[in-house]
Amino acid sequence: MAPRSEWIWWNGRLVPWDQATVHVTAHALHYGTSVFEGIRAYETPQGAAVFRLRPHLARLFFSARLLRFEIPYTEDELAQAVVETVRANRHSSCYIRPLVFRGAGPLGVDGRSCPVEVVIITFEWGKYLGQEALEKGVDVIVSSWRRMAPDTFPALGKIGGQYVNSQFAAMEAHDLGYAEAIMLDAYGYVAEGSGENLFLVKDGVLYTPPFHNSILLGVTRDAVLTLAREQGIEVREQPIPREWLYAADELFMTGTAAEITPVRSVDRIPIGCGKPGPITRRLQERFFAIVTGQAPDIYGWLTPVGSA
Ligand code: PPE
Repeated sequence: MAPRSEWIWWNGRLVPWDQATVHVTAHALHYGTSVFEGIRAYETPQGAAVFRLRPHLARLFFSARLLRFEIPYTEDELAQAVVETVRANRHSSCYIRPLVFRGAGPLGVDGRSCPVEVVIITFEWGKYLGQEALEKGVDVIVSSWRRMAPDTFPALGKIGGQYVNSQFAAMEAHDLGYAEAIMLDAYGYVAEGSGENLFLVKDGVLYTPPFHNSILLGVTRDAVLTLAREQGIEVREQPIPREWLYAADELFMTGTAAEITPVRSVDRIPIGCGKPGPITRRLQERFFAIVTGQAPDIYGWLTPVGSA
């Protein structure tokens, strides 16, 4: 379903959803010149609360820096703008999509003379891979498409154009009847999903690829690492060869949209007993307890939105 809400924040003011349009000469449309974030606000007993707003905005500014965008706002101002937009749209929970892009101006690859536009879009977005996916897990394949080599695109930046690579992997997986794809990096090591980070559990140890395997440094990934350490689970951030996926007792994907989604098979090979395992469940439960305000926010992850 197409997203929808009432207001979109655009360069400092709220404009009605239908009026938030761009010209076809916008640089971003031609060359993928945009950076973005995906953030969730959860419903808590105290109203909507934004999950890890600051780390998301920090990553947005880092992505912008890579593309040499000057964002004419401070992080504080954008944090305020996110809260204001969620409040104006009266969401009890939502997905938040800040987007910074080069707008209309001269065409040509180096877009630095085109204006930088900043928008914040919010809308209701349910479970990315479905509620059933969170409970039962999903079936995935290893994609025939690789993530970018480190000297081609900056994987650590959340840059619009780079998602064409993710689209190839996602379309291939969907056409073959799978929920998601796992992508390898240019050297053949496990990287991540088309829009999620990846974790696996083997003999009680939690593994995830480190930042030099062409991954996006997920905010959810970081939260899961924190919760795993809290639970006394041994964590290893190390390169993962493909076959370790098939050895895994548990496998799951993390992302703002996907949250913590168990994987029940890879390339048709069942993971563990084909059901979400105990460590995945424990981390999922703890994660959802904190984000929905059922457990104390001991890490300061939530920004309350307050009422209009
Ligand atoms: N890797 C990629 C490639 C990625 O796009 C995401 C987020 C992650 C990892 C996880 O990052 P984080 O959200 O900070 O935990 N993908 C976003 C876009 C999904 C979409 O389909 O659009 C998201 O989850 O919001």
